[in-house]
Amino acid sequence: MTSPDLNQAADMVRAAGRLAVLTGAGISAESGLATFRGAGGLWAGQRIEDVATPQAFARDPQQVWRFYNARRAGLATVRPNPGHVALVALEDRLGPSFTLVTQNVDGLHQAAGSRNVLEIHGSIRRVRCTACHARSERPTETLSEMPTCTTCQGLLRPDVVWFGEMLPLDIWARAELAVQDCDCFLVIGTSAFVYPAAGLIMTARDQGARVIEINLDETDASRRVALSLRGPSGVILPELLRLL
Ligand code: BV8
Ligand code: ZN
Repeated sequence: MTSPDLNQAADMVRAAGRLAVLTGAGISAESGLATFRGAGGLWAGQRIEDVATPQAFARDPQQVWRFYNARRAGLATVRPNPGHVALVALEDRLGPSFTLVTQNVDGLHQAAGSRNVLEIHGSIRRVRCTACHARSERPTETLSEMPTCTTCQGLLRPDVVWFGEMLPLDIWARAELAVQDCDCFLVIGTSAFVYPAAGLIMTARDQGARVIEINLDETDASRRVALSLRGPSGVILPELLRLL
């Protein structure tokens, strides 16, 4: 089933010399992972903004680790969906002129085979020591509620960017550059609510890129994009790829 919008989107992507993509929790929804605001922004009965902050971790690290251990446990059983796989095919086709920026911390893009993924909000598959700052990949093991560093016994934290924290500057700089340079910007499965990630949409539009939104619903960004494709990214992305 192809709509005139899908054909128009395919024309924009085909004509793009450089393509950038921003994904949010929506692209992982068809893999079975809950989104942040789909459930009214509640995670196990608490607002993400209340548990995903350094203050919450200082106040009650055990509660924050319970929240993250539950999400890590969810990762053990989920697989990438056709939306993630379609982005791998786009990267294969476009090579260095393709940049994938993700707000997601679930690692599903890499699990699908994406090679160059800019994780601007970090990853819940990685932990970081609050004392010696050593990072380690701990993808699917079950951590205790107060996991400690094997080197210095410091308290570990999830290696994600919490609200009120700076994004990893090198990764953010590469994301901004790619969006400033792109001819076409695909914005997939994000409510465009969290900054500075959502600001990339205006950056792309202001430099003259064609911005295409793929989302189930209308979002804060919808009125600012060139084209909105309404529907699940796991269906739309493979269809878009077939038209290229
Ligand atoms: C920063 C990691 C500079 C953790 C996340 C006051 C003080 C300080 C800062 C602020 C402030 N007020 C505002 C801010 C900025 C703040 C912010 O934006 N707050 C929000 C609440 C307004 N941002 C920050 O703090 C950032 N840092 O600004 O640093 C600074 C530093 C110090 C002091 C001042 C400034 C850091 C933000 C990063 C937060 N970390 N994640 C974790 O995941 O545990 S954000 C979190 O939300 C996730 O990364 C998530 O990806 C992200 C955004 O959500 P979405 O991905 O968009 O998901 P959502 O559920 O919202 O939407 C899903 C969409 O998919 C929906 O539209 C739905 O319709 C659609 N969908 C569903 N199914 C499908 C689908 N679409 C297609 N197909 C489907 N099948
Ligand atoms: Zn340590």
